[in-house]
Amino acid sequence: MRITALSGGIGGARFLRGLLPLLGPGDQVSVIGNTADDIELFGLTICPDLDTLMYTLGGGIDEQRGWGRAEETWHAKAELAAYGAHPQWFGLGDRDLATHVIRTQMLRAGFSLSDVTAALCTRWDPGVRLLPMSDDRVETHVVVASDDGSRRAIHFQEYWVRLHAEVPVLDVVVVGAAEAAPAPGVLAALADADLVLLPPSNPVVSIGTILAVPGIAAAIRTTPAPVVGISPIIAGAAVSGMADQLLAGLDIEGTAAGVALHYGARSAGGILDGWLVHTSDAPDVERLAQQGIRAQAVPLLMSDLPAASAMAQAALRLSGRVPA
Ligand code: FO1
Repeated sequence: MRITALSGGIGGARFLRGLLPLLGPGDQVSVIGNTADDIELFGLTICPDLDTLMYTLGGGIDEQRGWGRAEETWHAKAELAAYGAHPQWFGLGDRDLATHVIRTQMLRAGFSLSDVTAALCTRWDPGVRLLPMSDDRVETHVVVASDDGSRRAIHFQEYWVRLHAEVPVLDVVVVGAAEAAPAPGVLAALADADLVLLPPSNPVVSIGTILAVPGIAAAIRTTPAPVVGISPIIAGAAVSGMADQLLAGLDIEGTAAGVALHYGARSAGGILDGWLVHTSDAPDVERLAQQGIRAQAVPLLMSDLPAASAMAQAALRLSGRVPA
C-alpha cells in the first residue's frame, strides 16, 4: 500500500512514528513536509518541520522538546550570544547545527532542497520518503498588531518562539506560495497513493501552507485514494502549539468539526473524505456526516507510541484501507 501524508513538525511526526510499526514490507510512506517555517539565521538555512520529521522518525529527536537533537549542547549558541549576535531567541543546538551547515553547503553548491533532504535522510533513514512541499522559498509571516496600533508582518518563528504566540493574529501570509512549484514527486505521491493522510498538524501554518502551494490541493481533491485526517483540536483546544490563536485570528471555528469543515468535504469541493475526532467531540460526528465527511470519535491524545499507533490504526480502518 502506498500512503502519502502531509505533515508539519511535532504532532505530525509523532503520529507517523505510530503509523510505521503497523505497516508491512509491501507498504511505503511518502511524507510531504511543510517548509514555510524555514528561516535563515547566521547565514544558515533551517528547516524545522523537515528536521523534526527526520529526527523523530530517524531516532535523533529530543523527546522532551519535540524538536532538535537528543543529547544536545548549546555552546555555539552561547558563543554567538557572547558576540552579541542576534537573534538570541532561537535555540540552535551544537548537534543540530551540523544539519544546517550541510544543508546550506549543499544549497549553495546548487543542489535543490529535495536533493538536500534526500542526502540528509541517508544518514537518518526515517523509513519514509521525505519530500519538501516545494524547492522554492515559501515563508509564513504572521500579521500582528503593534503597540501603536499599526499592523506588522513578522516571521512565523518570531511569532511563535520569541512572542510565544501571545500577540493577537490579524492575518497569516504565506509569502512566495503563489509562485512556488510542488517539489519533484509531490503531485505523483498524491495521485498514485492508495491512501492520503492528514496527521494532527497545525491546520494553518503546517497543513494550510502545504495546501497553499499551487497544484497540491487539487491533487488531493482528485486523487482516487481516500483522504483521511486527524483533528489537531480536542474539546476546542489545540493539543499543543498555537493552532487556537491562529484559527481565531483567521475566524476559523476552533473545533474538531470547524477544522474539518475548513478543509471541506471532497464531495463539496474540499479535500476530506474522513476525519477522526477525539471521544469528547463525538457530537461532531453527526454534524460532519451531514456535511459529507465520514467522522469517527476515538481517543486522540497522543501520549505515547501505543496511543499514536492506535490513532493510526483508527485512521486506516476509517479509510477502509488496511495494511498488506
Ligand atoms: N521552538 C521553540 O519553541 N524554541 C526554540 O528555540 C526552537 C528552536 C528550534 C531550532 C531548530 C528547529 O528545527 C526547531 C526549533 N524550534 C524551536 C521548534 C520550531 O519553532 C517548531 O518546531 C516549528 O517551526 C513549528 O512546528
